[in-house]
Amino acid sequence: MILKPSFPYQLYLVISEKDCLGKSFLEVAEKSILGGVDIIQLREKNTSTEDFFRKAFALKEITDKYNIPLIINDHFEVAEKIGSAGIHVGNNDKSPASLRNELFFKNKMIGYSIEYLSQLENVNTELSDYLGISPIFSTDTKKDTVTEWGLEGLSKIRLLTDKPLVAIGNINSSNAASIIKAGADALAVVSAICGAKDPEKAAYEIKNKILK
Ligand code: TZP
Ligand code: MG
Repeated sequence: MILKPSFPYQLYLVISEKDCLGKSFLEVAEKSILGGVDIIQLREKNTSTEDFFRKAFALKEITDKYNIPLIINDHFEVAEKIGSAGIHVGNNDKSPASLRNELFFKNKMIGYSIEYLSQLENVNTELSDYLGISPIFSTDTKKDTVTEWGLEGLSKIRLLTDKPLVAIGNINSSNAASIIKAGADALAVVSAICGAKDPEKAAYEIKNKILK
């Protein structure tokens, strides 16, 4: 796909069943869309491909209903099977460069997590549609992280690339506006929405702080 610098999404939900803390993840997804989420990524760790496929298939019915892109974390074979809008990969996954060589992913959205500044100079960054700034702040949701970028790190990356920047890590309604101000195009959120008692309200409160 290789989008132009502007990114038409602002609030990006990254969802897993576990992070929904006993609530139905499909219900959380639907409610979050009603609250203002513009794009959803399914990110399930430690599960079988079959289980991931089942979840992705069910979630796609919801994202299709609202015409919201569904992005698949890591599982490129599931992404292709369900016809997702795209895929999100990190440093240790199948690379954007190799995905772009596959027919299915040629015109799909590819997101790539940035954990090291040096990644900005590699071809994978060039071939991605957006970059995940991972993590902007350290978080209990993902402990195996490398660099906590912070607002300063984000601003530095903003000066080095025109790619859309999606910040992730401990983002909530209190820090949302400052992260956009520091240069993010969009905010990706797990626990502040999935873990909330009222995911629709939680999404609305974050969106309300960042609406352009
Ligand atoms: N990548 C970097 S931080 C993170 C991921 C998947 C988790 C973010 O979760 P939360 O709960 O929004 O801090
Ligand atoms: Mg990954």
